[in-house]
Amino acid sequence: MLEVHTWEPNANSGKPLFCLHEKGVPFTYRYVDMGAHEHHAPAFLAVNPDGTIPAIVHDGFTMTESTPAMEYIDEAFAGPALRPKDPFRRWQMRVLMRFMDNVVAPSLAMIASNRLAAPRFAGEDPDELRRKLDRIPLPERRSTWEKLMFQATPPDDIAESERRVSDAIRRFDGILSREEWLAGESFSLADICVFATFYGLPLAREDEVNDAASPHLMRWLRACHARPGLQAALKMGKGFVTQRAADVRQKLGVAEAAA
Ligand SMILES: N[C@@H](CCC(=O)N[C@@H](CS)C(=O)NCC(=O)O)C(=O)O
Repeated sequence: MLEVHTWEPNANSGKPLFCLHEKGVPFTYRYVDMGAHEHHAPAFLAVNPDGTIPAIVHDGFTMTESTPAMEYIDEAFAGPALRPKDPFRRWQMRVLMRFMDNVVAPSLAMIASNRLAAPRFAGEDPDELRRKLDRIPLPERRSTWEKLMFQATPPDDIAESERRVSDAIRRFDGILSREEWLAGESFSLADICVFATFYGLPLAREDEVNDAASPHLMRWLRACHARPGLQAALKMGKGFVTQRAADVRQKLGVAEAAA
C-alpha cells in the first residue's frame, strides 16, 4: 500500500506527486487541506506528529521530509530512474536540492504566504487565531504562523527572501545555459525539486522569468511543463494550483499532453 498524505501539487507538498507520476507508480492521494488547517488536526497529526506535509506511507513505514522521500520513491519503485548514475552528477543533484530546501523554497514560501495568506487573517478573531496557533506542534512553525496571522513578518526578512529568489533564478538560468537539465543530460529529482516551486514563476515573477531575461530557464520550464508526468500531477490539485498551471502552459505555448 502506498499513500501520499499531502496538499496541492505545489512546493514540498507536491514533490512526491510529481515523482510518482514521472515514474508511473500508482498511489492513493489523501488530500490534506492546508487552507482549512487540516495538517494541524488530530487525524493528520496521527500520521505526522510534526504537522508538516507531505507524509508518505508505504507498507507500514511513514516518511516525511520530501527530498529524502523522493529518493526513497526512486529507489523503491520501478519506472524511469530519476537520479543520475554518475557520482558527480548525483552530487550536483543533491547540492541543488539542498539549496532549494534550505534557501529557495523557504524564501518563496515566505513571499507567497505573506502575499496570499496573511491578508486573509486580518479580519479574524484574535482568540480564534491563538487557538489555531496552539494546535501547531513545532515551535518554529508556530512562530512563523504567528507572524503571518498578526502581520508581523519583518519587511527586511521578506526583502531578503526576494533577493534570494532572484539570485536563484539567475543561478539556474546560468546552469541551464550549459546543461539540458539541472543535473546534466537527464531529467532528475533536482528538476522536480525546482519545478515544484518554479512552475508558476512565469506568471508570479514575470519581470524576471521571461524569454528576454532568463531564456534558458524558460526553455527548461517549457520542457518540464510539456512532460506528461508533471502535467498529470499538476492536474490532481483541488484548489488553485491546477488552474494556475494551465494558465502558465497557455502563456508558455505548451500543449496539453494526451491523458
Ligand atoms: N522539510 C519538510 C518541509 C515540509 C513543509 O514545509 N511543507 C509545507 C507545505 S509545502 C507545510 O507543511 N507547511 C505547513 C506549516 O508550516 O504549517 C519537507 O521537505 O517535507
